[in-house]
Amino acid sequence: MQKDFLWGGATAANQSEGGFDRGGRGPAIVDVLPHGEYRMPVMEGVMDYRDLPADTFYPGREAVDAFGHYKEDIALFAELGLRSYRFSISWSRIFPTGEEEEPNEAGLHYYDNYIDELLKYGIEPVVTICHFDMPLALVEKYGSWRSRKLIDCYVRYAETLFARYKEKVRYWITFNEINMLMHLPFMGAGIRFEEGENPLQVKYQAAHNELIASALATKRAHEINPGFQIGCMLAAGSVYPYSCNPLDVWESMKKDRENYFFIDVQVRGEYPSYAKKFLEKEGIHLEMGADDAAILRENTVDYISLSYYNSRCVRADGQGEASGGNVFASAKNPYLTCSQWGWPIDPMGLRITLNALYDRYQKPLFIVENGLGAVDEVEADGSINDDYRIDYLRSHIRAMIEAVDEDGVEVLGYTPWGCVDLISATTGEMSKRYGLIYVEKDDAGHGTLDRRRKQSFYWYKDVIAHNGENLR
Ligand code: BGP
Repeated sequence: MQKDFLWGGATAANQSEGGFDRGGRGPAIVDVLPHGEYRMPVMEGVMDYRDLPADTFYPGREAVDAFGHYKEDIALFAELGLRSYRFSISWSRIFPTGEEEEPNEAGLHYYDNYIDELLKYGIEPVVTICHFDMPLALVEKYGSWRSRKLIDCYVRYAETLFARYKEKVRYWITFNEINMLMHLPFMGAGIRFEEGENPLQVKYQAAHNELIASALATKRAHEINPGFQIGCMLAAGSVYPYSCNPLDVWESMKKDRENYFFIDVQVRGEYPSYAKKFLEKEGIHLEMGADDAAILRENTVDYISLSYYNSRCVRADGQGEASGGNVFASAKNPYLTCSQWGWPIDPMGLRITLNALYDRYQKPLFIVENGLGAVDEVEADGSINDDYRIDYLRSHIRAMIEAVDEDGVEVLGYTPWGCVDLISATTGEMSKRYGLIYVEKDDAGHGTLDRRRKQSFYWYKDVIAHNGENLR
């Protein structure tokens, strides 16, 4: 890989930070996502969190307490040799209700220290401005991103960060997995549906408002520091046709476009023609500002970041076995094995996805999430032998190297997900672990929160030390 390749790790405030009632932070979406059977309906926006039973457990409120452990975590990152670290800022720690005149100084102070700690070890911060998290007050008052009011609130929040970290942070991501709003609207964008609403109308309006907010933030970022690199972020994973039946091929193209739609706008600066036709056909009318087209056109992103966990597969007849995977429904691909949570394992799919994205956009790519969620056992001597995770990471890193070396794809960096164990987004479990660093805590919220190096920690350290050359 190139000498300055950003080997790193990734987490996000919503799943690791905790400290929900400390430092003046306001209530956030993540505080009301329950553990257990109601998690999915709440995240899908079809159940109101205010109807949850009184004894509900909310795992994100403490999470793995990165709030109290960040110095220890960052020292471990330095020992790993990380060159970059992707994390997110909690919006309600900066603007507790989203609408204060002035930001919460205590919240900014926390991130000042956090970023300084990274820089002390020469670790490049990669900051996600909004990762499945926002002030709950904006959800209650405005119905979240369905309202254009959110655009102003977001841009003011983003500007505050750009001005504060002008000299310290170069890589920014405006929204984590912007396409997740279509699949888990409450978790992704605070959207809860009312009786009789057309969900598609609401989701596409929210998407439009987020796209405008992202473009305006990109504009302000470039004004504040022309050297800033602003990225969009896609929950990626190419959709394969189940067979060479043209109907399957066509279906896979349509499914890919549902996700590409966002990136098409953020990279090319306009709604693609297939999206315009789709909206028309579905009878969706978007409320747009007079300047919206120009805002999108003039403020495209500098790079594309992506998460990749698995590929997907589709058959036009909708028959056959279904498969798990990162949120999206998929047909079972008979050529692939699956993780303990039923997500297909497909390293070649990463190479295919990187090539597809690079062919389509010719923009630098940044893999900001990848990894295997698995149960880990702590041995009697305290060691954690997670060979299965090493196998997963090795095969995916190899596929990435092939995409770069053999196919000419431009990749800025690789930050595996949950480098310190954290709460799973979809299930709220602790036992679905991704980390190189183990955190002692169970699904019910009990544990010492002690950190411990896994076998994969030593393995990844060696990969970074050799700049990936030892995997050839
Ligand atoms: C992505 C999210 C992450 C993360 C990851 C793994 O969609 O950006 O926040 O959680 O998926 O998913 P899960 O935690 O459900 O295993």
